[in-house]
Amino acid sequence: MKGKNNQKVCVIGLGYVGFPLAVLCAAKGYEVFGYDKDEEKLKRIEKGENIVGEEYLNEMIPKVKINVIRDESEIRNCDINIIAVPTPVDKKYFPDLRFVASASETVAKNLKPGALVIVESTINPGVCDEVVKPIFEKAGYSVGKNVFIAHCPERINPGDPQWNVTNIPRVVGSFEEKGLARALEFYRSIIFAEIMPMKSIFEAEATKIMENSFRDINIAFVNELAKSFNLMGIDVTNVIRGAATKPFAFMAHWPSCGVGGHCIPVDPYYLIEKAKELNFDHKFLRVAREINNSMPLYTVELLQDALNLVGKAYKGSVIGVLGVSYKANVGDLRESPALKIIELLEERKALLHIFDPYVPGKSTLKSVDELLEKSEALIIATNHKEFSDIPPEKFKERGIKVIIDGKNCLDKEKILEQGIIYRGIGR
Ligand code: SAJ
Repeated sequence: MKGKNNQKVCVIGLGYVGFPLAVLCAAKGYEVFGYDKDEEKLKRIEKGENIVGEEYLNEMIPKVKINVIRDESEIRNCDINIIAVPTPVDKKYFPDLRFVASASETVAKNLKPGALVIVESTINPGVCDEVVKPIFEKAGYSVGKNVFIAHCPERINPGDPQWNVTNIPRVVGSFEEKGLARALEFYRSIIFAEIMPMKSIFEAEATKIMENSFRDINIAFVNELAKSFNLMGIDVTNVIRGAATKPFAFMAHWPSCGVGGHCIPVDPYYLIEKAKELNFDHKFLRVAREINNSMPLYTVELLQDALNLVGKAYKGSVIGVLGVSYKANVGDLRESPALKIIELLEERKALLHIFDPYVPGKSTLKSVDELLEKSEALIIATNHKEFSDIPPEKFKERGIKVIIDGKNCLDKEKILEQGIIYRGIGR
């Protein structure tokens, strides 16, 4: 069974966004081609592996075929080309659009005339107009005539048991009606959820940036409250739970040792830099980023104060860091605050042991037990289930004197009952 009107789909970039999309398109009957520079990925896909490890894909993968492309000229077979490549920021938090530009060049060089090109990567308003469109025009195409360009920002949430590429609503924008209509028809043929047409491609670009900036500023809000309430002896997490009893006009966010990942700490910078070009200063977004970026140092300073209470200092103390990944129960280091915490502790000459069951490459020991055995103070930097499930008495048995709970994932009262000094973030 071929996809709608026998259209062939090519997904450029087979990561946590592109791979699930390719599987879904194939499951919906499209003939799917996958292009990625990483030969390892291509080999694993050919072997039928679930290269992103998302459980909901396990059922679909054995039933579908993804034709991996090693010769980019095969893109010429495809009617719909989806660009799902990374859009990171550099060390100075400037947007890095190299991957989007290079993927666009590859498609433009091998485009089937009349094909639809959809950018799913998260980009700021103006990137399709200023980066993508000129690449196709330089290749001799005329947008809206023999190439159609749309933007449908990805909304993948790694590890989410409920929401995934099959059921997350999407927004779509294009430069013109035909491109919009084709993109809407495509997404409505694979996703069982609302697919909302935006008035322009700029609005589609702005939507994703806004939704992630919304999350970043709300996390910054509770992180700032955590700092001030801590001085007042108020547990901010209880206050948030109290506020969340209000059934309308409140949305709980939670303080922590920092904000990591491929989206939340990155996307606001796209908007900040774009607005700067137009002489507008997104003060609020900048301050929120500063607050969230301050949380690793705040966490390390909580440790210093707690160590002093037991007559210790960083230097000469053996600190166990539990967790390196930016998010619970996944192994993803992108912008992880744990990496910053480790860097700060190393600068302070603390002796470190590190363990993350999902990131063996960054672990210096083989198990939680080994780390508890060898450490005298702990920082919990990721709320993996393996850590939040540790029985409180085990910390005492292993001689742990101080715990800084960077993700507020332990039972504070039970830890305190063990005679251990406990500091959460805002609790
Ligand atoms: N974090 C907090 N407090 C919170 C929520 C998150 O400190 O209240 C921290 C997390 O520990 C993590 C970082 O922020 O370090 C990002 O967490 P996240 O839950 O936002 O996870 P992500 O990075 O996977 O974000 C994705 C985003 N999805 C897309 O961009 C398509 C985001 O839009 C979603 O809102 C988010 O998942 C989600 O809701 O889980």
